Amino acid sequence: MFILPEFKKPYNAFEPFIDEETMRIHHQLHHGAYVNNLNQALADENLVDEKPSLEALFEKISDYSVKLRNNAGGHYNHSLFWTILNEEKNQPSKEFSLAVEKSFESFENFEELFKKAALSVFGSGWAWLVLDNNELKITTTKNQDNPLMSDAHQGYPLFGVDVWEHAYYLRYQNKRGEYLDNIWELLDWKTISERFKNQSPLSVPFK
Ligand code: MN3
Repeated sequence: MFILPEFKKPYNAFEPFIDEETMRIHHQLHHGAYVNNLNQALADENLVDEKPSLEALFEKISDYSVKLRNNAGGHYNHSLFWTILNEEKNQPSKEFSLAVEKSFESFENFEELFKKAALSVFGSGWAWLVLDNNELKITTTKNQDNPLMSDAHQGYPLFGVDVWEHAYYLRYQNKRGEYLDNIWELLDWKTISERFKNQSPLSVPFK
C-alpha cells in the first residue's frame, strides 16, 4: 500500500508565501485522499500484489480506470511538489543554469514563460518544467495528469507547480498570478538541479 509521505517541515514553514492552513489541508486532506483512493483503485484492478511503482503505472496509464489515473497522478504530483519547495533560498547548479539559458535565453525569461503557461491552465491542473530528449520544456497538464503518463509523453518532470485552487485560494482567492510570483520564491533549485542531473524515479513510501 502507498502511504502519505510525512510532511518534513512545520506547516507554517512557507509563510508568508503559502499559509499554514492551506499547507495542512493540502497535505493531510487533499494528498491524503489521493493516496487512499489510489490504494482503492489498485485493489479494484487487482494490482495490489504487484506493488507497481507510480512510474510503471504511468507507462500503461490508458489501460487503467480514470480513478487510478487521477489518484496515481495526484500522489506523484504532490509527493514531488513537497520536495521542490524550500523556504531557504539556494542556487541552481551550473549545468542546470546553462540548460535553462540554452532553452529559454535567460532565467528571467524562463520565469516569465513558466508563469504564462501556469496562468493559461483553464481550471485545475499543473505547470511543469520537463526534460525531454535532453531539452528543457515548459508544459502543462489537466487535473492530476503527469508528464510521464504514456498518453502525454511530455518528458521527465523536474518540477511542477500546482494550480488547483485548493493550492492557493485561502490566501490568494482568484489571484493565481500573485500565487505564482510568490511560489517562485520557494523553489528549491538545488533539488531541481539534482533531478536534472539524475532523473531518478520519485521516492514514495510504502507499507
Ligand atoms: Mn494540490
